[in-house]
Amino acid sequence: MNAESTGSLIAVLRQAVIDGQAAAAADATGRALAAGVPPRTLVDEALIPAMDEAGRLFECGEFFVPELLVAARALKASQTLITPLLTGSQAASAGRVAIGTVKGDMHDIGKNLVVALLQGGGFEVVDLGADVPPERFVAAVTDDGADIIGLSALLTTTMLQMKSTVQALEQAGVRRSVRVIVGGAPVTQRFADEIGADGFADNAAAAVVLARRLMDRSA
Ligand code: B1M
Repeated sequence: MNAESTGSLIAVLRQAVIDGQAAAAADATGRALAAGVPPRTLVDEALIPAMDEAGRLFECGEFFVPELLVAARALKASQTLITPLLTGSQAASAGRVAIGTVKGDMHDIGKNLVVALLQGGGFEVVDLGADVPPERFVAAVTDDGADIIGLSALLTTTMLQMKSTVQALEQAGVRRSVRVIVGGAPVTQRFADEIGADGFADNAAAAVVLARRLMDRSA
């Protein structure tokens, strides 16, 4: 496959997601993978830019929530094919991470990418889904034995739930036995420091590096 056709498959996938065409997105993904395009390239050059563009169109009033929903559905049709290829299998677990999008927040696309790369990096992942209340994160430590709690938030309103979750861990007396990492578009290192999290990552690959560093430190 030459560079031009690789580029055009990536462009077709990106546009199919923006247009909310799930079948076309799955088809372009399958063809690109069959042509040898690395799955991470499809994520970095098609899926993430497509959602950024959908967000831009939403901001300038050209897209409304239904358009965002169909774009997200098309992205998931592609992600379903890509995720198993990002997920490796390693004999020894690098640690157990319980991760979810915080209470009140339904955005799970970025969180799902973090899950896939953590699994690919050898972590056992308990995926708590979206709209996860603080008490469920506490239970992930007391009942599921999580070494790390991962919190994702995409809304400036729901990122405050990260603080509530850290406080819930403190109140349950388990804060010292677990590391808390946070991420999502509105989250910053400064915010992570303010709420007493152990680390912040601004993308899925950085989350894996951070989780490894925190596991090394606690060993
Ligand atoms: Co919504 N939404 N949305 N949305 N949405 C945003 C976030 C927004 C910025 C759009 C905009 O105005 N430009 C805006 C938030 C504004 C703000 O708070 N300041 C917004 C809004 C307002 C809303 C609603 C309130 C709209 C409404 O109803 N009026 C509503 C809220 C619903 C709710 O959650 N309660 C809403 C709804 C939705 C949909 C359901 C339609 C859909 C989500 C579908 C789904 O996820 N299943 C949706 C979408 C798709 C978006 C945008 C367009 C795309 C988000 C995305 O998936 N990005 C978004 C605009 C944008 O971000 N450009 C927008 C791609 C993804 C790969 O990136 O999630 O950032 P991201 O994840 C990255 C990093 O952040 C990081 O790694 C990931 C991969 O590199 N990361 C972590 C994420 N979590 C991490 C955790 C970590 C570490 C790293 O450690 C634990």
